[in-house]
Amino acid sequence: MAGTSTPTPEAFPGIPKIRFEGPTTKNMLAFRHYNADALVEGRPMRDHLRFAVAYWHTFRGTGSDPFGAPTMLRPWETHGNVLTAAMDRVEVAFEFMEKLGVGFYCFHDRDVAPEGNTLSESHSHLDAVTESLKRHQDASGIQLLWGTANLFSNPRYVHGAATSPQADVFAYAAAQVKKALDVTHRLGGAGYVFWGGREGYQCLWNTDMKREVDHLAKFMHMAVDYAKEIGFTGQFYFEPKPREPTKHQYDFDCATCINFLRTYGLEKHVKMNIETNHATLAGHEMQHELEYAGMQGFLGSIDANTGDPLVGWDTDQFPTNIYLTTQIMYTILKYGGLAPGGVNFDAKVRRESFEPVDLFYAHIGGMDAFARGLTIAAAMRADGAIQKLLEERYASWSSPLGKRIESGSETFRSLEKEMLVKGEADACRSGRQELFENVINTYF
Ligand code: XLS
Ligand code: NI
Ligand code: NI
Repeated sequence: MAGTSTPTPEAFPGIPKIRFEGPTTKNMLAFRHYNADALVEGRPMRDHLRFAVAYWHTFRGTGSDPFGAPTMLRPWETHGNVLTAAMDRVEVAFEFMEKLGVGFYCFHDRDVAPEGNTLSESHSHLDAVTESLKRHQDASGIQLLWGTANLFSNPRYVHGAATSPQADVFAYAAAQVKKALDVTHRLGGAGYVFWGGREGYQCLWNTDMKREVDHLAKFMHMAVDYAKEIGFTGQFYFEPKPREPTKHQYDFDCATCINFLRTYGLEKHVKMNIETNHATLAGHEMQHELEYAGMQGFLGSIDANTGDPLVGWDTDQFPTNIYLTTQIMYTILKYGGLAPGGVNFDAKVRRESFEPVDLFYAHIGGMDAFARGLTIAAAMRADGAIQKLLEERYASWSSPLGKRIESGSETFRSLEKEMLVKGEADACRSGRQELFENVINTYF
């Protein structure tokens, strides 16, 4: 009928708003542990966890893999016109996020709006979708945790973006990130992420590594400068990943990234966005990466997912292992929390889980696993048993000698003198690893 617009039909009919029903509920479309308002260490769970939905996996994931075609049933993907389809998807995304009860989402520019035939057409697509995202954010209260740019899918980025051997590609990537920053700023984004994409190499013989890494730093400085120019005060993050798609990514792990940031004078502007599956690809535990970033003052945000121990790539599965989420939340609490960062589910439903309702099961499971990790970690901190064992292990550092060494008043000479008199160091004490592990299991 002329003059009236047809309301968009619900994308998830029959799925109500997901509520906290407690551990004994039989309803699998309910939270057992995530109770947004419940206080943990004096703050609501929602503020500790700051859950975000990843637009790329949840609304753009098709289920295709190197061996097979898309499998996902997404009844709302009906429009032939790419821009109209993108606009429809915004409705779906906000319906999903409101029903799920998450406070945040994250996207790459090309997830939300289709790339056009020219840069200016891509810009205008993005502008159009941004206005719709803004309206939906305002109406729902859902916020943008961070934005980013896809600098890896288009063939122009075959050799990388900021680290491409071709200056024109660097320039194009700069134009794309400038726009992505404009959009993130317009949407009040709390952060902006750099993940390397294809910033790395396949072969060192054809690569000038020094030049490429210098260019990456130049690129990040330009982003920081531009953010200042437009008044974007969100947090910048660097997301480590050791390989995939290249055999070596320059953002290998936290230690590598932090060294890069300090070398190039970016340490005041950029923190880490740490992803579980990337940590394991680097041969680390997530806890290691969090601890390393935390102790250096670079802990920013996390991409929550998990890999499969028998599949050697970034499978981006939803996290359900409570031991893992406890390790994560224990370390995060130790370093004072994530805000303005959060817990972004950089995770996708399995190719075999192709129905829309699976998106709910996946996120509910991840949120509950993190809520349990949070409460267990808080209980561990409250009774202090692990902390006490740790202090006992390091007790000698509170002795007069330990204090003098830590305060810098001892030297090699003075210590040699002391040990020549003493003749031998005190006997070593047991590390008690099994005891620590047993104590941790008492909380589960
Ligand atoms: C890919 C990365 C990517 C970043 C955002 O492995 O995890 O999704 O999080 O560009
Ligand atoms: Ni990620
Ligand atoms: Ni990943």
